[in-house]
Amino acid sequence: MRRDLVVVGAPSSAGSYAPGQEAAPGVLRELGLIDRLRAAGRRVRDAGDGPLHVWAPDPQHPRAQNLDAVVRSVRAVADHVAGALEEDADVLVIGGNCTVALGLMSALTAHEPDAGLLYLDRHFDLNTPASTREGAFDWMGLAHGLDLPGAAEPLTAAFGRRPLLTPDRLHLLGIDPEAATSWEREQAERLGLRWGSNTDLAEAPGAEVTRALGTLPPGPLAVHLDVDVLDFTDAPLAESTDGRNVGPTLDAVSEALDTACRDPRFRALSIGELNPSRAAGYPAVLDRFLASVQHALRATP
Ligand SMILES: [Mn+2]
Repeated sequence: MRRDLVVVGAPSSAGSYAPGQEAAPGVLRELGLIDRLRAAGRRVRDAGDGPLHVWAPDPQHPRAQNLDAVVRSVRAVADHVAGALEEDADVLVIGGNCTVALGLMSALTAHEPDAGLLYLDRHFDLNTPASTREGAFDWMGLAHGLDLPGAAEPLTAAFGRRPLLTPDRLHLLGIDPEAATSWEREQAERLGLRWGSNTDLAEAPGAEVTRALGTLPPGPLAVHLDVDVLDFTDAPLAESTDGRNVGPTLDAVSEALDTACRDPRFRALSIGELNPSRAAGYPAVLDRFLASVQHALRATP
C-alpha cells in the first residue's frame, strides 16, 4: 500500500506564451481525476488550487513577463506541497507552467535536502530573461533552480535554498537538442547535466528511466512531466505544437511514468504545460492521459 496522495492545482499561465494552461487543473478534475486516483486504490485529499492567473502581455517587463505572478504561483505550490509532506503524503501537482517543479522541489528539499528530480521535457528549461527574447518563464525554470547567470532574482530567491537544485540531483529525459537555444546547450555542457534525448525516450522509455534513476541520489524522488515531450500528432496536449512526428507517444510516456513512479524513492509528480484546448478535436486523449497518471500512481500491494 502506498502513502496517501495530496493533489495540488496551479492554475496559472503567467509564464506561458498565451492563455490555456491555467485551465488544466479544473479540466482534469472535471474529467474525474480525483475519483480515478481513488479507484486506483489511493486515499486522496484534494488540496485545491493556488492563485488563478490567465496570461496577458506584460509590456513593462518584455523579457520577464508576469514575473510577480510566476513567483506567487510557485510559492503557493511550495506551501501546498509542504503541507502534504508534513502529512507524510505523496503529492501530485497539476500546472500550470513547468515552474511548478520549482515549488515542488522547494518544499521537498526543505523536507529532505538530498531529494532528486527526474525531469521529462522536450526542453532543457535553462533559459533566462537574458538568453531569450521571448520573455516566457515556462522554459526558464531549471535555470532559476540552478541559479544561472542572468536569472531573475525574485524567482531565484523564492525557494528558501539557493541554488535550489544541483546538477548531481537532476536528470533530464526527452530532450530535443534542436529545440534548445545555444545558451542552453552551453550551460548543459558546462554544468555536466545528465540528459537523454526524445528519440531515446521514444524507443526505450523504461530503460531510459531506469538508467536515469540509477544516477539520482538515495533521497526522495520528484518526477516532472512537461507534456510537450509527447509527439503532438499522437497526443495533442501541450502548449507547444512543435513536437510533431518526433518524440515518445503517450503509450511510451505512460511506461516511463510508471517506471518512475514505482521507484521506492518516489514522493511527488508534477505535470506542466497541459493546454486542454489542444485536445478539443480529440478529447479522448485527455482520458488516455488521465488513465496513464492513474496507472502510474496506483496503489501497489
Ligand atoms: Mn518544455
